[in-house]
Amino acid sequence: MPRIPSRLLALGLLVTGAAVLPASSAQAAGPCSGVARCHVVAHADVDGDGTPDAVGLARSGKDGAAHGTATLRVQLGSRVVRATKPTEYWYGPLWQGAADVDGRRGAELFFGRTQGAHAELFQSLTLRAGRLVTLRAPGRGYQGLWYVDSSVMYVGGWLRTTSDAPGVVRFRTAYRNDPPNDSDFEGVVKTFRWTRDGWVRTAIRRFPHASEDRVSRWTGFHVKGLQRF
Ligand SMILES: [Ca+2]
Repeated sequence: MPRIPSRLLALGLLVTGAAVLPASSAQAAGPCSGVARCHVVAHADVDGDGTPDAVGLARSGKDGAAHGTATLRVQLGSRVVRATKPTEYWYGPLWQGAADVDGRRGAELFFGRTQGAHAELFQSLTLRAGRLVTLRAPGRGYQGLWYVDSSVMYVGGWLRTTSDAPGVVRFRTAYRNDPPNDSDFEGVVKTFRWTRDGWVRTAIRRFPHASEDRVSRWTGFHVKGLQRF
């Protein structure tokens, strides 16, 4: 029989002792308590009070199904706030990460929404007045989703550097130039800043002949807290 570390024994005693507490203590149970196909995917400070909050993600529908749902559940003290969004053709894990992109207190939560042949569109939720609501991606975009792509003809992704001011994020896209210049790309980098009126574009830079090597580094998320794809 394997030795049980004393730390775990102590934990066991704590759990035994906890039996006298109300069984409905949601805080002790976590955001996925009693919810099918729900997993805690992160501990991130969603409400901005300086302490991490458990984040659960529950899924309905089969992997890659044309239509499914993703429900995000965040434990805030004794209550759970949640929001459900549709998913389309998503294969693999939905969770992308937690990151502060709008500069307001609390992290935004990113998860998969729609997959194409090579494009991926992500949903972002943020806490406003005690509710999880969509933080739209800057720019025209598609249904306010955060678009990334990596293909032969087109690349796209998001950048936020550690030196950026709060609420600043960049969208970098590039199309492969037509022959005979098909060895390089026409790139555009748009800088956005979150304001009280929403996203405002503050700068645009064009790169008529960016190398393939260069734009290949633009794909996906380059944002602290988020996976690249
Ligand atoms: Ca918190």
